[in-house]
Amino acid sequence: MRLSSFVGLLVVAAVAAAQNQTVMIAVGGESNTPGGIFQFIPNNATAPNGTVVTFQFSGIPGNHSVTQSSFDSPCEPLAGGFDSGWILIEAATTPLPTWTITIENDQTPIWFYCKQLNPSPHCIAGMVGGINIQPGANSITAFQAKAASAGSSGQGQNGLVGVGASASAEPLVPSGATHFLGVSISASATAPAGGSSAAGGSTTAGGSSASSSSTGTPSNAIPMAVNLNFLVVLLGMFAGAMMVL
Ligand SMILES: [Cu+2]
Repeated sequence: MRLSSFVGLLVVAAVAAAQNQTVMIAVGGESNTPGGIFQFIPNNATAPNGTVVTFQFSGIPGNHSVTQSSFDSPCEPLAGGFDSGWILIEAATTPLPTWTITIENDQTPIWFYCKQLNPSPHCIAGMVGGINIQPGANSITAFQAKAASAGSSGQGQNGLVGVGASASAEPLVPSGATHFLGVSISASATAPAGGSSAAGGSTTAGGSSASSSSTGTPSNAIPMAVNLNFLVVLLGMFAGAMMVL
């Protein structure tokens, strides 16, 4: 084989490998995890176009989200951004819940945060991350510093389609965990650590209503209360729109 052909094959193989690359990011640590509970691990990754990024919800107990934001507003949902919704894990479960997005634009950084507010906003506590951060430009350290000084943390809506990356499906949530969509939250979302308020309204078929763990005081495991009335109104509006169309 001529050298040029061989090099050509290598290039093709490298491109194919890049397109099939996968990246795993853990969502949430545990109390004994270096860096604590409120983090994505790693908090920055390089992922060329076509890369499947798998977020594995690993903080147990925990209640976290992966919500797209922007560098300028780290703790606010980005318009048109992706959002996993909350995933509550109260006890060890196998497999762990996962959510995958596919990178569509690797030329612009993709910033994201966890929108959980309990016991305090995880975003402000440092639970933020970035994909395809550009060398010499805005860094993950600067992003985290911006998040730390954010006065509040927004909730956003679930969205599979994001800016620069999208999911094709809702998170895979085993029976031991609960998925809450970002319809509405109650004031209990800001309940202090160890509070015992529980949320109803599981959005996963067969899911049980969630309550805080009976053992210990999970510092971040209090779920959001889903406002079912609001959901019904939304569904009604959707049905009305479909009839008009
Ligand atoms: Cu979180």
